[in-house]
Amino acid sequence: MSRKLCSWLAFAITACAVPVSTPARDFTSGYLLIGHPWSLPVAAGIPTGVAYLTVTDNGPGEELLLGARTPAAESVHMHQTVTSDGIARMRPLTQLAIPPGGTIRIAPGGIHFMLMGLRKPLTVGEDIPLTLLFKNAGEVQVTIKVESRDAVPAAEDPGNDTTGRSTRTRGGPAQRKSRRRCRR
Ligand SMILES: [Cu+2]
Repeated sequence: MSRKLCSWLAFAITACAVPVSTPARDFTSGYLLIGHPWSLPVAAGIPTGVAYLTVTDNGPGEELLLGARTPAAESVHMHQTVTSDGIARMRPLTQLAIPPGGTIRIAPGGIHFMLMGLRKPLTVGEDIPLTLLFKNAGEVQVTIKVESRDAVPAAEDPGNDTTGRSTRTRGGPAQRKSRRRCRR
């Protein structure tokens, strides 16, 4: 076989081995199911982004999510948006408990990952590696897909999020502004 054909074949095999991305991907690691990790696009010059996903614990005991990291940002913080006195604020979380058989939803308007110190803009369609750190399971690697705001399912639209319902129904302009800042 010629060297040229060999290299072409190697390329073709490599190209075929690349998984075809789908709109929503789930990742399984042992008893943990990480559902649909996704993010929103961030323009150049904006230092923070967000990431959302769900974690299901199919194991026999409680699991604790301790944090995350990504090469796309200097650090990843867990935040919870809480509304008090009509103003939505972000509260840092050091850990998140997932009960056995339960699912936690890290979603717009509620708990979210903030990507602090983004190293570059995030563009629609882009895949970003994310490492989740669990107390018992250790590190779990997933991939975040940057989705357009239009592609966000109705259930995950910040305006429809159940955890943000009180903000949605009672919120004035100040709240909405605060939430918007939180998401970016
Ligand atoms: Cu935040």
